[in-house]
Amino acid sequence: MSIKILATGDFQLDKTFGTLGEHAESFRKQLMATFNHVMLESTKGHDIVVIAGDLFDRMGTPIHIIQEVAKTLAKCPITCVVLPGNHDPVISGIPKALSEALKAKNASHVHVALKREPIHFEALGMTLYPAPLFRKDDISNQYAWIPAREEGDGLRVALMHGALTTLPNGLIPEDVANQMDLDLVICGDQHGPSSGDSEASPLFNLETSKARRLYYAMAPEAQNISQNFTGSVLSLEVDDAHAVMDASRIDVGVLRFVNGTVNFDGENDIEEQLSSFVEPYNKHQPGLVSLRLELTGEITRNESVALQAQLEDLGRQWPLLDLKNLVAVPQEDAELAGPENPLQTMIQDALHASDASEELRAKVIELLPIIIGGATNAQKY
Ligand SMILES: [Mn+2]
Repeated sequence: MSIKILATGDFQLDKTFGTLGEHAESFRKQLMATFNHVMLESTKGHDIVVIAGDLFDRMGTPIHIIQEVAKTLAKCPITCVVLPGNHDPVISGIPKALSEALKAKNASHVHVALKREPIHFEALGMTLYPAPLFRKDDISNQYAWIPAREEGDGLRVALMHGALTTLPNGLIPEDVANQMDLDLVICGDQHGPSSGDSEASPLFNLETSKARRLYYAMAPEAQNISQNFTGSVLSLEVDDAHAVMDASRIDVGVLRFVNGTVNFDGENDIEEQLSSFVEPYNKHQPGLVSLRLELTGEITRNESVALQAQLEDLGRQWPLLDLKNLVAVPQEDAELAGPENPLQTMIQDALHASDASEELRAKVIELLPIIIGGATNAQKY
């Protein structure tokens, strides 16, 4: 009989999303909605779900949020294990409060790991080794306590929260599965690949994970502008010989944080380039996509007028658009002068005839439209 494990974590429920202003509340609500979806829908077809830390966002999580979470967990159709992470460590009191709330609901299929001790699931033929974090900055060894293999352990799975030793401040050795004779290690804390491509990341690539028998669950929702990925959960199927037969990431994320650049120096049309930039997010709800877009390159004045119109459209379509416009629009003498603007022609002619310095000449040309605009207005009124 194979065992199907759903691995998730890092929900950071009730995160404030402070930088999103009036949009923050819809992001918070979506985070909770995604949690409900994962626990009640994604769990289908699995034997056990593990939450690898940071289910909650902060030490001061309000009790009503903990109660709401307990209500959902109690409805989870399969066995569930919750691991306290650095955002919701044991000392915060959150794990204890959650455990009490679950007890009150007779939800004995949900285990909150308050201690580092094995949990044996006889029906599944599996022993889980959860390593809760006790404090926010808990740097204790999360695996040395795991006992040697004994007959009857069945599948040995460790559950941890932290970075690999290959990363700065990382505490989990890449070969911890070999060191502790574990069949599988499931980790949380590392949310996802900032590039958006999990297979290109040594941390999240599924072949690499299989080789070290250590998988990062990935966050079900991206949570800030440096997380350019779609949130997912990890579905693992382990065979009788304790080998992972199948590992797949299932996209569940609705929130998107996009941080990109469009450069207009190439041949492509401005409108085309902007629409191909937002194209991947057209299926998302615009109010749940935070877009930071930097524009670069050099365009003509005519193109600049067209660009302004395009950007206004884009802003209407994407309420969370944060633009950084670095586009250069060189001003040519020929563009400034025109038969329809005799005053401008006159000033430019005088400027050419004078022995003004290059610097002064450039400054006057730059200010000319403003000078002329002022003069025109003065004539009108
Ligand atoms: Mn964490």
